[in-house]
Amino acid sequence: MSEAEEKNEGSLWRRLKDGLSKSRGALAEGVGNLLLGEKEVDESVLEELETALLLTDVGVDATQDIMAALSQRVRRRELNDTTALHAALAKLLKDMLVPLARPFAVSDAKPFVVFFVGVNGVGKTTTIGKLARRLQKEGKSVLLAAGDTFRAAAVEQLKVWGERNGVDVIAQDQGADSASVVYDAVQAAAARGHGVVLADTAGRLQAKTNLMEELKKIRRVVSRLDDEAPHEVLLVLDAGVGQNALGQVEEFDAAIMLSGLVITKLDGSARAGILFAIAHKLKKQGRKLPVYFVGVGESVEDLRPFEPGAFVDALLALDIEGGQSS
Ligand SMILES: Nc1nc2c(ncn2[C@@H]2O[C@H](COP(=O)(O)OP(=O)(O)O)[C@@H](O)[C@H]2O)c(=O)[nH]1
Ligand SMILES: [Mg+2]
Repeated sequence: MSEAEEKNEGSLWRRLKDGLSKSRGALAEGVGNLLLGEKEVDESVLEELETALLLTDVGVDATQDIMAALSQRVRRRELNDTTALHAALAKLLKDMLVPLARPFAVSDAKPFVVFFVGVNGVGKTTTIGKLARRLQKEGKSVLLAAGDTFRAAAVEQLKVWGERNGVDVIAQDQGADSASVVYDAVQAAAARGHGVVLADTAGRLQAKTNLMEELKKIRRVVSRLDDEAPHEVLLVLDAGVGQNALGQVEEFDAAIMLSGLVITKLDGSARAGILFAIAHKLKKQGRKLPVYFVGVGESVEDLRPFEPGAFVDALLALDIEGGQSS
């Protein structure tokens, strides 16, 4: 790694760690003793850890499993002090998230079509803007589709991201049929030689049935152009909604069959634990659904590929460790 790359890596790590500071705070506060010094592991340490996990929204089911695994090892005297417990916790948390990790890969479909779905305000449009930049950096030619035709502001917002990135945006007026906007975009991309279409969609919850029907229609219409399209259907989730995220995964998956998740606003929330709740539930259901990216801020660099190891390390990082993290 060159010095510049190393510096960049360092600052990316910093961003992730800073982004997770609220959740880290919630965890560290609850397990101050656990994180800070050698101490014998007793019931009270385990109780503090359990509370901390619940406070960061790991959820009751996943927390129970984690605590059962750790308690068993404590009883077998495998984890005698809090340093060992901390290491065991980190390993366990990483192992839980590994099945969720898969790099986001764009095939050479012409074009590769990605839908972004999710309720209003979760960060769909922002994520599209960030991902457009990332893909451009990888040499991809990107076209945006303003499929959220429900609000005029939504179309404008996507156009702003388009201008910022120097990327074309296919849009129609507010109230237009979003399936036709996305269809036009896919057709335009094929004609103009764009490799990737990122399609925004509406997220109004007031008319849930209509929303789900509209999403199905977009899928149906686009598959007429390429029966493998959309190649990805990404549900964007706001970490701040906590356990409600589980219901959103279920509803959208039932309606249009998701292919991946993006978890945003991990910076503004103390609820990064929701990732473990999601991992736990998907595993129980035998449903494989990767988390491709996490959002840790509003700027264009704040979309990070999801890496369980780095994520858990950042979540459990100790400020006193300095070195690696600063
Ligand atoms: N702090 C933070 N804010 C975010 C993140 N992602 C999106 N936002 C903000 O969330 C708000 C709603 O985002 P938007 O993309 O319009 O959501 P949409 O309705 O799903 O398209 C905007 O103010 C974004 O800047 C994130 O990862 N962190
Ligand atoms: Mg939007």
